[in-house]
Amino acid sequence: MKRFISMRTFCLLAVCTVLALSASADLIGTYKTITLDGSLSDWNAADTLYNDAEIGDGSPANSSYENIYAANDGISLYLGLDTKVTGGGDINNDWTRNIYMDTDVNSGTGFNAGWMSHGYDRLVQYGAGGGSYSVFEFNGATQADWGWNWLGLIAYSYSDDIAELAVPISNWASPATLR
Ligand SMILES: [Ca+2]
Ligand SMILES: [Ca+2]
Ligand SMILES: [Ca+2]
Repeated sequence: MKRFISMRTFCLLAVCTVLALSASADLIGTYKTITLDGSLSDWNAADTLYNDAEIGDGSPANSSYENIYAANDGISLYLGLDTKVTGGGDINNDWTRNIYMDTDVNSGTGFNAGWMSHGYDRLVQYGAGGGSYSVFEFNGATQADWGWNWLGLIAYSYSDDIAELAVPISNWASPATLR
């Protein structure tokens, strides 16, 4: 079931992206192609988007993050998720990792649960017992509505505490909203 979506989440990551974007420019972090192999060996410290001190912990411990890395090439936005203890990278875990992105850098558009400081136009979901590995576009009637339209699948790989995701930039936004 590729289109599973749920408000239930143990892990919330709010990723604000600055889209000074042409087709080959940096979205965030480093411009490079990441190999989806469940290994962080192709990431380095300069690719860190959030570190442990910046991310609140959830329960169980392996729902929490140690580091989150981001990079992109002309095709994909890559996310490297380094979770705590063991097993947290496995897509078959029954919680859902929700990664919100403010793709137009406009807090007045996109989802805002009330406490968020941005308006999130895209949602990447990974997990849900293996049921979700997709990107969604916000379509709520108001910013507080949990309303999302499925756009497509993401690619992923994982091993133990590591997950690597590749989100197609073609799912990012219409070209008119890129700037
Ligand atoms: Ca890798
Ligand atoms: Ca780890
Ligand atoms: Ca927005």
